[in-house]
Amino acid sequence: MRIGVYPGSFDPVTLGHLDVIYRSSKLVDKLIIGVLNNSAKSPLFSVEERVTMLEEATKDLENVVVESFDGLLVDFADLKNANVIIRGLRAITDFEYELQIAQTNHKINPKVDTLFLTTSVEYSYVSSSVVREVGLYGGDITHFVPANVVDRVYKKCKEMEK
Ligand code: COD
Repeated sequence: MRIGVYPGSFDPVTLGHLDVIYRSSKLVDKLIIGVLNNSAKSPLFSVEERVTMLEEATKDLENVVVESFDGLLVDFADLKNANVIIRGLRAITDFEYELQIAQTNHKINPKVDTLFLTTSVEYSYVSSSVVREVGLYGGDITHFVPANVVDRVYKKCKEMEK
């Protein structure tokens, strides 16, 4: 059985993430979306909120599950018996960062390899940070995130202003 892990911050999940999820779910028998619970960073959404938004957005994909993880990604992949880590590539800047992480992960755990999917052209500019920035100023984010996420971003950004 081929098990893939697609890890990320997903703060929040975007249409770019979803595109990678849809495409990679066809390449493996089971896809586990791993949401990093990083207490050192201060994300806009709690890990529980990020998991819920992803579960809602992927509810039609039968072989996809969403889980949070702490610590090293390779340890999470090992725990889940994953053969492959899935990552998305948007631009050359992504590549430099991703290459270093993939090689580090492979050195720590040679059983797990990293598979890169290049972004679909229509989502190449989409990122969670852009969503947070546009949302903070009340701009239109409907082209960047799934429908279940839109109002949550506005609500959270309003709460931040208080
Ligand atoms: N199109 C295609 N792919 C996209 C798009 C888009 N529009 N937007 C984002 N992606 C891809 C990203 O390139 C990435 O592959 C993935 O989606 C998730 O993106 P983010 O931004 O939500 O998540 P990241 O990159 O912040 O996640 C980083 C990890 C959580 C994977 C990393 O920090 C990690 O593994 N942490 C655990 C500690 C560890 O093991 N570190 C590695 C050793 S150095």
